[in-house]
Amino acid sequence: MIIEVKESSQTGEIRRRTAELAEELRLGETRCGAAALAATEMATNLLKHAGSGNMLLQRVGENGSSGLRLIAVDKGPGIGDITRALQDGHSTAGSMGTGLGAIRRVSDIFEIYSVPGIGTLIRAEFWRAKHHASADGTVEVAGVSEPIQGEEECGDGWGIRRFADSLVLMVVDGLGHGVLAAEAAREAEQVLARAQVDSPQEILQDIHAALRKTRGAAAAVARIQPATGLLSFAGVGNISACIVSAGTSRSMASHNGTVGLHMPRVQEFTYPWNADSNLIMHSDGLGSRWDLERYPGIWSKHPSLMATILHRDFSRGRDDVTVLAAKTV
Ligand SMILES: [Mn+2]
Repeated sequence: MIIEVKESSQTGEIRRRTAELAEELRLGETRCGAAALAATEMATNLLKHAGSGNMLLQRVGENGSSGLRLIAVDKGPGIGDITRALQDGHSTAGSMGTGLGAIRRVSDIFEIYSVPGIGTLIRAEFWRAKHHASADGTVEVAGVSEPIQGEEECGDGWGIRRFADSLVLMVVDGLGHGVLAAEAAREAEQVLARAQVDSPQEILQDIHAALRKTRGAAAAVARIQPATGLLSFAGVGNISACIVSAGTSRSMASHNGTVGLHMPRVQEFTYPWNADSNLIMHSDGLGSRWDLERYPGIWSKHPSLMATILHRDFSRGRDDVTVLAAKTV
């Protein structure tokens, strides 16, 4: 969930929701306390340094372990000297200055992206078991998926599955928004969760069959095979997918149609994938004119920061929105 932070009374709400999520994830008393502390500091920093911003609270899971991800994102002036800002006692806004250093100290994973004129993103994660950093060469995936303002349920959805030699990613956008769109999106997520094969074409056909009883959706499935350097893609309807890296961008083609209602014979397309490739997939709640080149240094950052900054800057604001980012770490 993403919460807009505009006034200091909201820091209590951020703390409470973080603590609730940490407890649901059974992170243990120490990590629950640490997460609540970090969330409070992050929300306070947003107000202090940027005036306002967004807090993303998200459960994340990988290889049987689960954790809590917090991302604070603002459009403030940026941190000029990150090393100095991380030292306890240093603050440019005249406070105690323990904020950033404390967040880093209590979190299992900590990352900053800060550029003057663009703003600051801070990621702090808390894991149930000791989180082992992903082995080199692993493709990591992160998503941001938020309902249109005023709706409880998100009519978009996404999912990932890891197979022996491949990683499968899906984005789905149920027609319209609200409960009926959400029903189609949840159905597609379940098909991916149960999939026995990693073929995008077959998974999309299975989603089509499962969505016949729903109002239908746009959906796209990508399979990354790091060892062979290939990405296969199949999509129907308005899901955008693009392989980007510094200086290059390649859009992938979807077919016209509506999954669950009328789907053409789906063709699968194959593209080259390498260690510098980044996959961005998104629903039409995100504008199509995004460009990661405008964020210096973003290529070396975790995919969750890419997804979050695209969501911040390119959400259309009149639909559910989902952004998925994948890259080799
Ligand atoms: Mn949509």
